[in-house]
Amino acid sequence: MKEIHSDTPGFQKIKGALGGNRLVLVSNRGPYTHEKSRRGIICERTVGGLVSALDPVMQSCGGVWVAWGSGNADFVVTDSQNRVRVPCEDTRYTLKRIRLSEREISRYYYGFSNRVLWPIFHLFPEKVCLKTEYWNSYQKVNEKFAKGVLEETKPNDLIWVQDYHLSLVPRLVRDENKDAKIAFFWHIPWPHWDTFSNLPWREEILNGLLSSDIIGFHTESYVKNFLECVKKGLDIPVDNGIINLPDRQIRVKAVPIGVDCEQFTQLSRSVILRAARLHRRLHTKYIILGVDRLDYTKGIMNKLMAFERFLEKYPEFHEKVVLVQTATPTRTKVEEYREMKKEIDETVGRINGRFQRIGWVPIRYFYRTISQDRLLTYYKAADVALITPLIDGMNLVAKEYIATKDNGGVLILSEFAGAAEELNEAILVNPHDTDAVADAIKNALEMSSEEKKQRFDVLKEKTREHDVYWWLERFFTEWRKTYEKSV
Ligand code: ADQ
Repeated sequence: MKEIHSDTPGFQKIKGALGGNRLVLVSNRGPYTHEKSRRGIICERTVGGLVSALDPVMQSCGGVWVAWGSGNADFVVTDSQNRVRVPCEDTRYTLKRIRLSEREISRYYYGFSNRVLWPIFHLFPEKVCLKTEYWNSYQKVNEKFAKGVLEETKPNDLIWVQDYHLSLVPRLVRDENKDAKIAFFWHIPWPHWDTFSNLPWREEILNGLLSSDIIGFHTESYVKNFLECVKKGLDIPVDNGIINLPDRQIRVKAVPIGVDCEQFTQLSRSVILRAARLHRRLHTKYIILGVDRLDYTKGIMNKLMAFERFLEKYPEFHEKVVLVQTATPTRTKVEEYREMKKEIDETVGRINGRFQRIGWVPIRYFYRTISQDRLLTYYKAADVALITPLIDGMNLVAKEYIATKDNGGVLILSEFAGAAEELNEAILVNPHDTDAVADAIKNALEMSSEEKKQRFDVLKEKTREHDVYWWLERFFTEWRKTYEKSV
């Protein structure tokens, strides 16, 4: 894991933007879990874009992170206030854990968060399962989180709530502390009013969020959709990205998240040899890479069908190309996710059975979370990254791929990923158009070195410029403006 140097210019800028205030970060999943093992209790950092982005900031700036304690030894290591200092080997900030019952996990997390909000906000109405008991539990768990936040907050602390699991927290905190400084970042898409309005609890969700001082989204179109929902759903005036309430204003801003580009570039140097060996090990000239959580929004099935079409249409690439697809297990207790896994397993088996030859397997599929080293090796080795979500708030994998490569590499990116608004030098595709994606793969493999370099250089520059430090600094600066104006 990266060593944190809190005096680097990136962190100094962030500290400046925080203005010396302490951060109270609130998210559903925590940055570390404690699990029982035969060797005793082990502390592990959790995988995911949010944790990679925010753990270094907390390590550098200190503060409190409030999150669900989901590890089986999480409450063995905490004090009477459910707090533990982290990271375990070199403690730098406090993690406050919220204890949830099995029923709450089932109804608030698997139920309301993942079977109501996630499908509605990702435009999958057929997957929505509306149940009042899910909503009731969502409210209760948001209350638990708000209580945890209030216990930890001191005057002048900045409370930063993350994502759709906790949309009611700003209001619940504000009700108890009207002077609280609260920000919210929404990591998934925000749909049009026509979709959002189907949600029976739409007013409660909007009102929950509107107790924040600033609300951030990844793209301008999500901002536009959100503001329209506020206007239509609550009949509140909106002016140039500002929501005007009788007693205060709320700023709504597009601030796209980035990755630690410099760190990816540096770390990737240690995997150069391994990346070269991977081509030999897979007996292939070209590697195409997919890295996704196993979620229906990520379009893994569509990707497999497009790769199959590519193999059908362009037999000259047989024995020259391998698709390496990793899928992180996620939400495995939800029936739909289990069915999707089965369908993907069968499709990979069918395509491989149809095309493979001695010494060449066209799809290498790994259903597991992989180590950072392995991930870097794949990024480094891949000639093409094939990232084709059906819809995605941002998609950090696209940025991580570009950040890791330093010698070109082609990005095929779904036009429905938030990242496509920025990274438009990628080959943009409609993931539902199987033939177009198949052709994009061919074009990527045959692209001239000049065109590759031209596109790559711009993508790299954008990824470097709008990195995770830029995201944080920009967001904190906008947040502070809120208070400067109201003084
Ligand atoms: P996610 O839906 O989780 O995040 P994404 O942005 O792609 O999606 O981030 C996934 C993270 O997990 C990446 O950092 C990636 O490296 C890692 N990862 C994926 N597969 C892995 C594997 N097999 N092994 C190890 N690591 C793996 C949500 C939204 C996104 C938004 C982010 C951040 O859905 O749209 O970009 O939040 O705001």
